[in-house]
Amino acid sequence: MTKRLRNVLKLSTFLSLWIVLIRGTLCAWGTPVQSAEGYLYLVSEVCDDGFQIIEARSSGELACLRYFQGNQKNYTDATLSCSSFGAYLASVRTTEKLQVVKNLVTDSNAWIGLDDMVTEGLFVWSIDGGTLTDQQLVDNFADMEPNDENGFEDCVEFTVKFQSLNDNSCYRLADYICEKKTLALEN
Ligand SMILES: [Ca+2]
Ligand SMILES: [Ca+2]
Repeated sequence: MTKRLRNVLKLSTFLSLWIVLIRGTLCAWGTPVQSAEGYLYLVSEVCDDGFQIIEARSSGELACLRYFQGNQKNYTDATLSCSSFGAYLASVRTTEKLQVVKNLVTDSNAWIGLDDMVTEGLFVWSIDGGTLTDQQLVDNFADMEPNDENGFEDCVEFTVKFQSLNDNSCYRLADYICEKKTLALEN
């Protein structure tokens, strides 16, 4: 075999491997893909326990979400339910994530993980303890919310009626959305 032919073969093997990898990544999580070197396996279960993967393209955020519908709970019990899956009530910091929630929640309001139970007016994200920024508030809350109506609203829900976030009484019963990190990919 000539040196030139060997180089061409090396290059074509290298390129075909990348094409297979890229195609597999885009289209076929979990499907074994045949390559010149054998089979490559891409693991599909990046979210377990019935959670679904979502990706916010502008921020690159990847998360596993699960919408719990029909077994309504107060905020604390919803938090405990998420915790039993190693998850937290979901964060909704971007308009893209809010759009994901809009698509998931169509019938009844749902708790997300944001509250000002500890210090009135200081809203804290359950998933990492970060605080609500002014921009996040403007982007994702309904007009005039959060309003702490009657001094009794410390927990945040997605409202179907307003298609945005609102603070409400933590004791109300609602559906809820849990979130956890994606699992590490293996091959
Ligand atoms: Ca409040
Ligand atoms: Ca309110």
